[in-house]
Amino acid sequence: MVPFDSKLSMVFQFFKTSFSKVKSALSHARSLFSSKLFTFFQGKIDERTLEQLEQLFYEADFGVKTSVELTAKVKELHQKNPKLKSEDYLNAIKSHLISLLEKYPANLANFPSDNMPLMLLIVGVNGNGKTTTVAKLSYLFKQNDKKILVAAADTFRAAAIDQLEMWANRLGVDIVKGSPKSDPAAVTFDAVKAAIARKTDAVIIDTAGRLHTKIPLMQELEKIKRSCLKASGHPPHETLLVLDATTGQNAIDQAKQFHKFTPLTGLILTKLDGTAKGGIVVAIQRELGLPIKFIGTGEGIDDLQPFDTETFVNNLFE
Ligand SMILES: Nc1nc2c(ncn2[C@@H]2O[C@H](COP(=O)(O)OP(=O)(O)O)[C@@H](O)[C@H]2O)c(=O)[nH]1
Ligand SMILES: [Mg+2]
Repeated sequence: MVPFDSKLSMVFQFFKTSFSKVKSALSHARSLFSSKLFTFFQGKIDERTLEQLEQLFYEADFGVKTSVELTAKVKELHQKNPKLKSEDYLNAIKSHLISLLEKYPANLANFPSDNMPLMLLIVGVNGNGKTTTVAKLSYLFKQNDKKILVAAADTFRAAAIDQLEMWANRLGVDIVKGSPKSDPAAVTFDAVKAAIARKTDAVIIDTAGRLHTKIPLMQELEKIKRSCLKASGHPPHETLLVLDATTGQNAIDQAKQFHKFTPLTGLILTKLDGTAKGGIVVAIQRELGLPIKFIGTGEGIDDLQPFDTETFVNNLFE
């Protein structure tokens, strides 16, 4: 087990990953998967049981490609040395997963050096956790002495504006909002202008939930991006898609559609503390070729963790 240390805070500029938060969030995934895997390696390894092993990975949402690879790895190790212990196999699986995930660096874009805030655009379908994540991100930035402003560009429902405003007041961060049904691109423009004038370090833009299948709504996102460009001379530094980890393959389909319409820079995977199966973290990054930058570990304001590969993999198996 690799404890988190200063190396991780470097990887993530200033945000630190909490080992215990990730550990407790993954307790459900771990109890489903890790114990079965452990039992498997206590038994006999042959062609028939290897098929069961592949199925086990598949059921844990790792996806076909990774399930096949991990099984092949176990088979190869067994053929070389039939006397290996379960620990040896588990270590080999962990190393393989770590080497796969290390290809997707999780750090956020750097703070721009000129008079410009870091602009984070938060997108996704309804109920995935966008507004909560904007609040959690604001909290993280604040904890690290960064001045931030949030934009309530989900003008679709009055309740959505109220929800963000409640968080902003509670956290003591600036908010720019429009009236319900006003143009979200206009709210974004005003928010970015305000962030520049107030010299905030970052502006986080909350958007309405949109189905990846509705083209006009996807085009609206492009308009919001152009507002950032018009107001600051730069497009958003990050376009982050919020996905609900408990939806499995559906999350992957959503991400593909969003990415096709509006290029993403990364993903935020919420509700890992729910009934999510841990393998989805691996499948999503591989299928999309995009990094998961944060994971949601609960409903509390401090339940957003920068994604760290080793912390994740170690906690999936302990
Ligand atoms: N358990 C858990 N619930 C979460 C997490 N993130 C968000 N939620 C919950 O998901 C629900 C929808 O969140 P909301 O931010 O309103 O979603 P939005 O429609 O995408 O803005 C709320 O009840 C949140 O508390 C998480 O990481 N874990
Ligand atoms: Mg919302």
